[in-house]
Amino acid sequence: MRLDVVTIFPEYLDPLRAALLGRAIDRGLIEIGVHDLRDWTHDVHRAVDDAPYGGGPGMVMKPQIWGDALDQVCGEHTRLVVPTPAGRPFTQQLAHEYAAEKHLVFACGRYEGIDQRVITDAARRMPVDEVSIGDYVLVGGEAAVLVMVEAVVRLLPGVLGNARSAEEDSFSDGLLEGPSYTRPEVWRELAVPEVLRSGNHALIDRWRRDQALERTVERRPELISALPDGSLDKHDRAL
Ligand code: 6GU
Repeated sequence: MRLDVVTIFPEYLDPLRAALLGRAIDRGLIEIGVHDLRDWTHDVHRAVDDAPYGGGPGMVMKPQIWGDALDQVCGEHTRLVVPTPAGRPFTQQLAHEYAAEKHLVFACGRYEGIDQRVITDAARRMPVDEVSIGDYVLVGGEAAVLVMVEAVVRLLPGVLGNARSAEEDSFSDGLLEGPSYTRPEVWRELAVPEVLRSGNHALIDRWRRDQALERTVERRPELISALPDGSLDKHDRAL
């Protein structure tokens, strides 16, 4: 998979080369390009924004510069992702879709956003998603790109050490993951739940399922309502 990011703050994307993602690059599992939007400016001031039509606060990123940048960075097999708090929610399902793509391009807006015609024009040639990572406002899309790339790349074959860890994640069965414990058996007078030391794997699976259900009901009740019909088995307690 190839990933390209266009931004006015290329150094903000340096963490893409660290840790898990850095190892995926070194092992040839992904290629990453980070591009400075100002490389496509023409004027001496390298201006990327201008006042909004219709008035109002803030500035809007100019379409010509973005158009030239995307013409060069996007290709035959590109899916374009535009981070914005006004986008559709980024979910584990969308992460799985992105993990199946050949080429993702992330277009990071700052200020009050990018002239909408850039998105309309790109969508004439490629799939385009305006995507939000949550119901809060960031200054720009860069931090959202770090979040999305990490969620996508860890799903690629060979990136995680243990293939089961991606399958058993929170959300893979529509529920939050329950708690985990390791040695010692008692720490600060807190004991590890007895069932986990029982060696009875049917009982342990049942207990983990109950913990996941309980935690999901408590913290994210809307996820329970969204479960597909038949997801709750006959042993699941009434919720
Ligand atoms: Cl994707 N971008 C920005 N600027 N703010 C956000 C966001 C994205 N998702 C939530 N807030």
